[in-house]
Amino acid sequence: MRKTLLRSAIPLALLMSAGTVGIVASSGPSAASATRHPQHVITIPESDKFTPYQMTIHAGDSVTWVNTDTDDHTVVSDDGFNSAGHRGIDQLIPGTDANHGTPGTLTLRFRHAGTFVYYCRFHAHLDTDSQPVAPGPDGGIQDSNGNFGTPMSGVITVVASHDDD
Ligand SMILES: [Cu+2]
Repeated sequence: MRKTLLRSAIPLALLMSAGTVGIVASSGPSAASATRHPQHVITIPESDKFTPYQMTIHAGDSVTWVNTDTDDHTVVSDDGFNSAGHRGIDQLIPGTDANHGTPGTLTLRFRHAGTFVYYCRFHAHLDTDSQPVAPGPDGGIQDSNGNFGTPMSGVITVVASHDDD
């Protein structure tokens, strides 16, 4: 129906039609691949936490941790909960002090569905500094000093690939 209308219209409509086709042809493949395997970012701000704390991605996607803190941090797998690959990972992500002033990064690709639970082994215990608030009615867990919060940790939920949708 639409093609018939454009063909029967004036030359300007033909130009618009050709332009539309050209845009689809040139941007189609790259847009499709970017959609198929997006790269997600988890930032470590200048405090002991991963932001966002929770993220849902598709199998095949990559996640890059960017440590903008001055201190070093780590991504460590808790294998008891980890079903999305990268079991046993214990990866240092240098802070800006140890990385010539630029944020250290770590990129992992998740190839199959599951759950990736991780923490920072340097900051796996509660302290008085800023901590992420865990989901739940009480806002997290309480340590022996009465602090509420969650040790520096995060969870990535990997759902089926876009390709399987
Ligand atoms: Cu840390």
